[in-house]
Order: sequence, then C-alpha cells, then structure tokens
Amino acid sequence: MLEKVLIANRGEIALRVLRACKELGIKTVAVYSTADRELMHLSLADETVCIGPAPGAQSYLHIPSIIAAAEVTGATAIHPGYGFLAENPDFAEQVENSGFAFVGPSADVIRLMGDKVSAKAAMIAAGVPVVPGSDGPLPENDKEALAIAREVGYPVIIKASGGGGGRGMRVVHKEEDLLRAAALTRNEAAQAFGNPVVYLEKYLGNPRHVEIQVLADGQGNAIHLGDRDCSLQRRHQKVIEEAPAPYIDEEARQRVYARCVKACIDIGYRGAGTFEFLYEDGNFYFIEMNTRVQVEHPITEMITGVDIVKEMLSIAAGNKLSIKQEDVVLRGHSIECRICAEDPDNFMPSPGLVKHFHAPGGNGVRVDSHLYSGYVVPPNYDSLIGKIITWGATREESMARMRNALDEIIIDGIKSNVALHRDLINDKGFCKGGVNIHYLEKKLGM
Ligand code: MV4
Repeated sequence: MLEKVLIANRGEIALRVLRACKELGIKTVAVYSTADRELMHLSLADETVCIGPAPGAQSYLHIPSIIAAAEVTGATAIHPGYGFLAENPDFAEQVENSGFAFVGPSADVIRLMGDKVSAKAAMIAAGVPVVPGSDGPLPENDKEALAIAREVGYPVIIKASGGGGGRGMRVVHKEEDLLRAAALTRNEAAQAFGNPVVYLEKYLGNPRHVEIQVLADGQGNAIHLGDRDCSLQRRHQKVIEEAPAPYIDEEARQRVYARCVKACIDIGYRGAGTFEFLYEDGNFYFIEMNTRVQVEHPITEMITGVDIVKEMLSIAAGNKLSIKQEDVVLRGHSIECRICAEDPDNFMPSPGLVKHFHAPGGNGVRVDSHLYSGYVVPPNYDSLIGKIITWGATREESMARMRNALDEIIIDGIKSNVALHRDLINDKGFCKGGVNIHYLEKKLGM
C-alpha cells in the first residue's frame, strides 16, 4: 500500500480522502491555504503544510507549492480530490516526474479526455454510443460545416473541444445562424481555453444526465459500479443526485455498461472514472468523461458497498482491482443532497460563521461534511459545505430517510440551500422520478 499521501484539496473531499487513508494505515499530509487554518481534517492529519494565501491560484492551484509540500514531508503519493488540479494533465505529469504516485489516470489519458474531440473519437473507437455530429473538429470550410449540420439536422449544438461542464457551448436552431455561431464559439474558445477547435452535435431537447462509474487498474482489469442520475441541476451545478437512475431501459443500460468497461481497457484507464451520458428516448449518448473522483461518488458507494476512494488509493499503489464485476451487486437506492452555503433568494455564495451545526443521522443516513459549530466558511472557494446521502431498500425508502434527514439538519449563522432541498424532496415531479436536465430551472422560473 502507499506509505504517505498528500491530499491536494480542502473541505469535505479532503476529509473524505483522509478517512480512507487512515482506514488503510496510510500516513497523511494535509495542505491548506491561509484562509483554511480551521479546516476540520487538519487536526486529523499526520502532518500539515501551509501552501500559500487564500486565492486558489496561489495555493490549491499552484503546482510548485504542492510538489514542494510533498517533497519536504516525504509523501509518496498525491490525491487531487475533485476540482482544482484534479484534471490538469500537466499537474499529473509533474507529480509523476517528481517521483510521486498520482492517484488517478496517466497524464496522457487525462489529456485525451480533457480534449473533448479526442475523447469522443476514443469512445467511437471503443463502440461507446455518442451524440451524432461532426465526429471530429467542425471543418473551417463553410460548405463542409453547413453540410454536416444539414446531415445531422437542426437544432445542433456547437461545443468547444477545450470546454466541458457546460462551458463554451452554443445552440443553433437554423442554418442561417450556423456559421456566425461557429465563429463566435471558436473566438470564445480561443480566449477561454487557448484552443479554438469546436465540434458539432445534434442538440437533444429534453435529455436526462445519466453517468456511469468505473474503476480500472491499468493492468487490463476494469469494472463498472452502475449509474447515477444527475439531472436535477441549476446552471450546470448539480443539486441532487441518485443511484441507480430511475426508469432506464435495462437492455440499453447493460449494453452501455459493457462498452464503458471495454473503453477503459482500450484507453488504458487507471483509477476511478465517470462516463457522462445524455439519456433520451431509451438511448445513451456519451458527452464527456471525468477522470477524477466525483462529488456524488457516495451514492454509488451506498448501493455497491465499494469504497471508491480506498480503491483509488490501492490502484495507485500498483495493486490490481480488489473486486471483480461478478462481486458487484447493486442493492437498493441512494440519494445525495448537496448542501451549499448560498443565499436561497439569489444563489449567491453566503460565507461566514456557522454558529451551530447539527448533523442528521439514523439508519441509512451518511453525512460527508467538514462543518462543525464555530467553523467559518471562507469566501474564497466553492460554496459546497457538505452532502447528505441516504440509502434505502427502495427509492421511496431512501427518499423518506432524506426527508427526515433534512428535517433534522441544523445550520445556524449562514444562509444555505437546505430549504430548497426540503422543497425538492417533496416535489411531485421529483418524487415520481426521471425528470430531465431542465426540470429544476423551469421549476425555479428561470
Ligand atoms: C448537450 C445538450 C444537448 N444536446 N449536448 C452541458 C454540460 C456539458 N457536459 C454538456 N451539456 C449539454 N450537452 C447535446 N448534444 C445539453 C447539455 C446540457 C446539460 C447536460 C447535462 C446536464 C445539464 C445540462 C444543462 C444544460 C445543457
């Protein structure tokens, strides 16, 4: 097993990774910015290193500071968590070139998936279903671009190859708008991502966001851990996720699982990964792959019993997968509510002193949070302050437990989205299940 892991992150995921390390007998190094001296996991780590001032660019995103912290503490591996440097191929490369294990895939695979055109090409080659489109960069030649869009059929969507997660996209409803939209998106992409390449897809009007969790050891073994529905979102920020995704065609599901596993082996994937799909009319369409642990990984842990973070650490130590596909049994249903420090009226971040925090509990309730009474949420980072995760034998039972958990939770002193969750868990459409990606924004009147 790994000897000493540096956790290159903060907040709830830093605590989550620290817990997994402690279970495995791995020593831990927690790094923190000057805004984060009060973080919960610092007092639980074997060593701590201040890596710089509050702004992310000077601390959690500053590669030399993190590598230096690993060097001075004698860490043998670095876990990036999610966000920050987790999907930065240059970081993964520098970590490995400095002699540390990177807890994640190779820099080459991160780079391959970070470029959405090359990611899609790799999926097509592996037989993963993708959204029909340009299957490569949209040609700069006007006639060729117009021909592809006409063949695909309007509406289409133009996406930046360097984008992802909802950044750098433009929907085009009619032919006369195509070339202008392509030029605009290229310009914006060159500015934002330093890469003007765009590609084109059929625009799906009412899809659901369904993703598939995988684990691979980079030694020829890969498994899937089922799917999650993350359709309940606002401005590309997920609000509630559940596993498994309700009302999915079982044949299509098993087919796409097998293709994701094959794709992992074909691309030499190592670590935990997520294949993101749009799901519409019984069909899966690949859009992106995430090469990191995800915020919503606990719901998959709840229905599989697999500890994804422990498995990531074991894989990074060079071990083969500890579980085979036949050992993975999907059992029951799990829901996650993301708790954010934000103003319920305008969704603006609402940092400050948490005067009192009480975590919910009971059968099938898990709380992943770094919050405690007296903690001050700093204004510098993402507003996620914790996650409530429930499990039940049925979707209804997991929902009933979430309803209780939301009744029990107390967060005094700062504004939060708890009231929104209390509303959503009783929402008629959500209770029925299977809502699409536009449901929440429509409900909120956006
Ligand atoms: C799409 C789409 C419809 N058609 N692609 C947004 C995030 C990025 N990962 C992909 N996104 C979308 N791609 C085609 N061909 C609609 C979205 C989309 C979306 C996808 C998943 C979750 C939430 C979303 C919200 C708005 C748009």
